[in-house]
Amino acid sequence: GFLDNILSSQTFRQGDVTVNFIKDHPELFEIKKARNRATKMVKFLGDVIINGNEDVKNVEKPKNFIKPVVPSFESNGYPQGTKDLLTEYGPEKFSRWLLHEGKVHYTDTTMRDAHQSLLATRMRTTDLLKVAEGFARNHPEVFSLEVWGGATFDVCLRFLKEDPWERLRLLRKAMPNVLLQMLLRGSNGVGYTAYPDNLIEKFVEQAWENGIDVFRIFDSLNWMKSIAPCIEYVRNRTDGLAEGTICYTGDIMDPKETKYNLEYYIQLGKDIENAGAHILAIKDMAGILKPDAAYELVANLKSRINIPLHLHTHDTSSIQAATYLKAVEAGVDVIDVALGGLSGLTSQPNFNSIVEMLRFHDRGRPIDTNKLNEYSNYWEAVRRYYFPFESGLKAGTGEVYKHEIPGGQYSNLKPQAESLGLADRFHEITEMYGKVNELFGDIIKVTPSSKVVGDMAQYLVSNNLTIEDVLEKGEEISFPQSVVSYFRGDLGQPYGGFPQKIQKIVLKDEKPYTERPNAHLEPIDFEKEYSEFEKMFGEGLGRELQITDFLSYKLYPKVFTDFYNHQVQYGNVINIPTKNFFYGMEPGEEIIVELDKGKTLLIEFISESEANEDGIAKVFFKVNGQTRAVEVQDRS
Ligand code: 3PY
Ligand code: ZN
Repeated sequence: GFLDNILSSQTFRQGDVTVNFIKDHPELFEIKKARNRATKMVKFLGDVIINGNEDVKNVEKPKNFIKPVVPSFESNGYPQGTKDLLTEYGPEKFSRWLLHEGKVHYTDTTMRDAHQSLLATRMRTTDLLKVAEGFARNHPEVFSLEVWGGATFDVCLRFLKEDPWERLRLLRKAMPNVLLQMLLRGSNGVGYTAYPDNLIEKFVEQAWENGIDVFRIFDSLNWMKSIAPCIEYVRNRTDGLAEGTICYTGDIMDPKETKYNLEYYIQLGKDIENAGAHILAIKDMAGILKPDAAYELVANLKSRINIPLHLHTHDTSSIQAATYLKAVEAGVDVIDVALGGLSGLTSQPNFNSIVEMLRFHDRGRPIDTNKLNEYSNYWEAVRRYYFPFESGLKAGTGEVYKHEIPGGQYSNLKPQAESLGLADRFHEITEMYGKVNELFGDIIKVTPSSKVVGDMAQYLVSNNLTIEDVLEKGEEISFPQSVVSYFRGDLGQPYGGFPQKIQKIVLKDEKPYTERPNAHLEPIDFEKEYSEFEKMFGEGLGRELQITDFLSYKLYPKVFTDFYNHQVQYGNVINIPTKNFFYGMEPGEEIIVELDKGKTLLIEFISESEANEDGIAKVFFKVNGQTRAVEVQDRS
């Protein structure tokens, strides 16, 4: 400890101690700081041992974990990958290279959408990082890894108590050779509502600075006025790739489909190309793009648009491999897949199997599936730690064509329904979701517009209301906040406009608007607000504040503040093993946790005392051999 270090110091023992001793030996303060951090860490562990982690509160302590095996890799230099090519070519030439490359490319979504869609976005950085370096060395042939954005940003802060920017920096460092990709919700950034334009612009710039190369930009209503500015930010503020995105809904093969038909998608694709995108994405967030529709859509876009085409789907129906095969035959350039152990159902189709499907296909890209299978096994084992977040969906479902719920929302809707006491009425909710969509005029449903539909469906089911009730006595109903906000225009304008009757019912006397929602928001005064931010949050993070902290705060003020307070109390919990983060420790269990760069702690949990009359329990640990007791308020 601190005192031992002073006592054993050469200078001290030689009797040469002056008042300047400590000043001349700043390393002693470092030791003190490290000791502080160690105390906070055991405090966190003590709290989870006594009270449980709030996020998995009422689950039984699991026993059937198996140790995930990290696949081996050669550690001499990184093989050349797509990131090297982007650096060499720049975005325009890179885009042309991709367009003429011939063989199909893969984006691996394991580290973002796969766990967002299967495990309520809870995958922790430590589990990602264990395989990041090896994967980038073993599989430099991937087009990109989707690792950031979407819901991961706020879930990091809100539930995992991690800094999402730290995650990004760590992943970038571990994977310097391949493209890293994020999902950006246009004017809504990584949030659920519009933000000031200059905040989104700064966010894009910082995402690039901290490691993002490919920006998949969509708008939850396919509104160009939200997509185009973000394409501009990527072009002006970064040397990365702007991937403008069409969100797919409905069925273009349905002769009765008059709204979201082939012409609609082609026009949108052209608009995105004209806005300056380097890549065009089709985002089939619900997984309803059927094989024949995929062929039509891809073939038509390929013949009319001169930028590469990237296809994303979810395998909720269980038939999306067929969609990929047809899309590959129609000329799609990149497809999104997830490693076996985290693939299928509401996640992406299985990477390992899709590679095999195309092994002897003209457009197949040869990839060593032995290694790929080892990674799949790793994720299969890691996944067990996250069992409380499983959606419970056990088989593919044809219902998805009726309700059109995005994969990423599906895995959240179940626990939400349970928390409202509606677990046994889940299918009523999914059915209502489809009806609400019709009531709202058949809209694009993806975050955040999907949340509006989901909130309304849950609201109606939990209050035993029908669509007819809404239409007949809507004046008496006070609708969920997100629904009111949507009809006001806060998420932008839907294609074809708002149906006026329901808009009037929801808004009552409030007036809607049709301009960009961002036009109603004050731009951020960065200089002024940053210095206020510094005053508010000072040094509590145990490191200097950064512009990225400020961005987190501006996007999620309350969530960031809670995260900050957690850090003040418990320090950085990013390196605590997942098993212990969620379920605490068993008496006698020993773990090694990296405190930071090269400093590790060996922590053993010895025992806990009963809570005293003030409700305080003592938890005893051995930390690097020394006994340490922490006091924990028993809230259990
Ligand atoms: C997100 O916005 O988080 C999504 O994944 C939408 O599909
Ligand atoms: Zn998705």
